[in-house]
Amino acid sequence: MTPKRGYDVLFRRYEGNPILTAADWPYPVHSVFNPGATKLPDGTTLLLCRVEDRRGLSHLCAARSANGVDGWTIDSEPTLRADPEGHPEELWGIEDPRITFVEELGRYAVAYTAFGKAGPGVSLALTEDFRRFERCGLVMQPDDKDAALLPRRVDGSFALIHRPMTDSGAHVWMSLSPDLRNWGSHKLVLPARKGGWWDANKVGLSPPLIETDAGWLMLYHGVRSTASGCLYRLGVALLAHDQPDHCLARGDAWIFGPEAPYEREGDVDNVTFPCGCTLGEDGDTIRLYYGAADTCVALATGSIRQILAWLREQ
Ligand code: BMA
Repeated sequence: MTPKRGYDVLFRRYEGNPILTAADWPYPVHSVFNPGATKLPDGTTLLLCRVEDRRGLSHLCAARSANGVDGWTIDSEPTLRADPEGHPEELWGIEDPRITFVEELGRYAVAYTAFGKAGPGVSLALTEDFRRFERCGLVMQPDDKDAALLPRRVDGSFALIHRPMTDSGAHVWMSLSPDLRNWGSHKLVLPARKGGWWDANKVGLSPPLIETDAGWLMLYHGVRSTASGCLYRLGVALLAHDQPDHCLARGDAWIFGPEAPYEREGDVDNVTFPCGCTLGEDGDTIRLYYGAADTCVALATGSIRQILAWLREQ
């Protein structure tokens, strides 16, 4: 870990960032950001990108690459479009997907923000191939977002991490379901801090939880409201393996935040917003895919071992 300004560097930016921009798209789009990520069985990296058009509405579009860095093949039309007729909760688009391969179903679950008249809520869709999708509909009513399913059941139930907004703030919760449709047993997992903290105003899950020997590693975004807008940075917590609503450790400092020009300036300045990551062959390297300034897609690389060691030193 090379210290920068006295702080450990836990995620390193890819020098060719940004890796995807609107200019790469095969059809006209305004911006491309906040992608979900997964590795397909043949090793291909798939990014399910949030794509915003010039109406201001978002859909999801898949980009595939053999090495996860360059040589992206992008679907020639939207991969998953909003369906305002069948699903009025998607009237103003669908955003910020998180992908989990659910072992029991043999399918990928995509949790995304459905934006409709009542506000943003959480919807789920299942897919085998990122070509055909089966919608489960809205699973968490507005306001709620930043959701991802765990890859297998917890205590016999499917588990969803998500971020409802209430009068008391924007905190990370976990809910359980027997069938992916009916949800209950809601538990608070990680509250936003208060006052001057970097994660005082909102927190939310970033990529889906990462399984490690020490527990579930949670990379989460923290929001600080300032006089010139919000700052979106990344922090880390560790959740108990058999009881993911129980937080074992939480880092005090943020570990990644807007520094590069493409993160500092864009449609929404000062935003680093990861929704997906993949793991390297070594089982340790995290490839973190993130939206930069709500404008483009960038990549940074970290190590599970180093992040856990850093958390232990806290
Ligand atoms: C959040 C989400 C993200 C977005 C971020 C910064 O609330 O809507 O999609 O990247 O704000 O604008």
